[in-house]
Amino acid sequence: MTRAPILAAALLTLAACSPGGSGSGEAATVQVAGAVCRPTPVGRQMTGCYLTLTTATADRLVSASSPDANMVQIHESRIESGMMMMNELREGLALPAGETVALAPGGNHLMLLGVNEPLVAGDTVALTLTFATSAPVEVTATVGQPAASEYDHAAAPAAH
Ligand SMILES: [Cu+2]
Repeated sequence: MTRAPILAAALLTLAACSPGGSGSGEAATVQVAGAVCRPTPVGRQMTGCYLTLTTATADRLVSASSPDANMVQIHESRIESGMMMMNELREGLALPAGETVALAPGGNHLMLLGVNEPLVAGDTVALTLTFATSAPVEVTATVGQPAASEYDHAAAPAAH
């Protein structure tokens, strides 16, 4: 009988792989990268911030806040009657498992409203992102022009 030892070895391998599910023992967190906020336009107290979110398990970005602004909203941009319109995503933004979701110029973004002091290139903005399931994530965004994106061919200056 040679079958039993082989079966035992297979079970051992399974057991070794199972703790932690995905192989990491850490609690699920959303990875945030490339956080950039545009400088505030002269005389205005609002601006957009962009970043990418990656999560191993499906989640939802439900809100954001910053000590540097009265309010942070999650916005989508879309073309209506030939004009770029922005809407608040009151339900937040779905984050599919295993995908990288980009908040990028011309698309979704975080809108800082009531910015306390004018933001100029080189400043930083503290952002706290709150998710439906994962722990909140604090990131420091750099103030500058966001990198060109697939949404933004026409409006991308060579400034970055
Ligand atoms: Cu907006």
